[in-house]
Amino acid sequence: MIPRNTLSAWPGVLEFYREYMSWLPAGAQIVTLQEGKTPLIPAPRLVAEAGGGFELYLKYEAVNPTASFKDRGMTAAMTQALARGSKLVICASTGNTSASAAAYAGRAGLRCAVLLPHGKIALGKLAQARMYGAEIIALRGNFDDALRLVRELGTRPGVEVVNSINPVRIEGQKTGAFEICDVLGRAPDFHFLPVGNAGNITAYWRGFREYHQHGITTSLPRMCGFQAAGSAPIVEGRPILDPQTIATAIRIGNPASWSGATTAVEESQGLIESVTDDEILHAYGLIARLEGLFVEPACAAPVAGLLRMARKGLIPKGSLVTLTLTGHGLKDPDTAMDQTKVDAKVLDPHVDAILESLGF
Ligand code: AN7
Repeated sequence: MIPRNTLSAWPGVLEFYREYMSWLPAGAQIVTLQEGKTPLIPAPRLVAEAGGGFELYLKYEAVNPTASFKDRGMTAAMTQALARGSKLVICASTGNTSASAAAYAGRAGLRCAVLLPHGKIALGKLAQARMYGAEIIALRGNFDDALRLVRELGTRPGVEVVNSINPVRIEGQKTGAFEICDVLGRAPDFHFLPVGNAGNITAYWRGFREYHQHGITTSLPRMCGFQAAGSAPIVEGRPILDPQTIATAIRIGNPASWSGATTAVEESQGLIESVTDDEILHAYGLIARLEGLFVEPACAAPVAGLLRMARKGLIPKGSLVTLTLTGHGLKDPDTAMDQTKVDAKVLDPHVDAILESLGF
């Protein structure tokens, strides 16, 4: 039996991995919602779907406090903003960063403004930003326009940018890689994740490398990042002016951490490829039906990529593969409803009617 006292209090990722947070001022008041310690869930049915022969674990970041991986970086950014005495925190966002910033700013008692591409934010994320009390600015433009403006606004005194161009965001997010290694007792052979602004692939690679440098792990994974075909600047080697994809989270044409992503891929002998919206939507359904995990469309990009690579024989037999599912499916109920247009059966309340309808 597992002793019940393993249900001890979790302090959040900064406190738990404090020795890897050299930037964190001693005595700083940490702004946390106890993010992190997310489940690493085996996915045998997805492996079977991919043809078998390897092990797959899904890092389910949807169960973070605001239901995405952004909380790992936001605890760091908001802790720093508070320590510096910032007056206003701002971010550009495709949705999840704004939800996370709004929540952590509220907790820190800081004013928060979010710049969002008008009409392109999934419903749940917008509901979060509103509920947590952010000041919302909807721009006639895309994420890349918003980030350009945020860079400019960030030069004003008292303004703290909490996008991943803020280096401590990456420091917080690297804890995802630490947790994977801590749970598995080793580094995976491959790590898969979606790529938008490319902060997370940069962060995971840093995390895997730091554990390796400290001798906690003895190997490094190959980093495999996936962009959506209509928003694949890194794959195409040029910024995309009008990025398009159903996966609005990664609808980004000029990623801030472009060089971090290419370094991760080069150093790890990994890859960044693109998958079509059709492949994304197919994988989106599979993750939910085969593994019981409801994620937002962006998370399906690396799953689609893994299925394709496995079927091409590019995942060697016996490999240990991990994949980050970055955000919750409930954030984007519109896409879920559009993808499952099955009318409910409306019946009279009788057992016979139900059995007949089920053909059981
Ligand atoms: C679910 O919220 O850029 O490559 O502004 O929400 O580190 O940018 C979100 C990105 C993947 C891509 N999965 O991560 C934002 C934002 C989900 C996301 C990404 C995002 P990065």
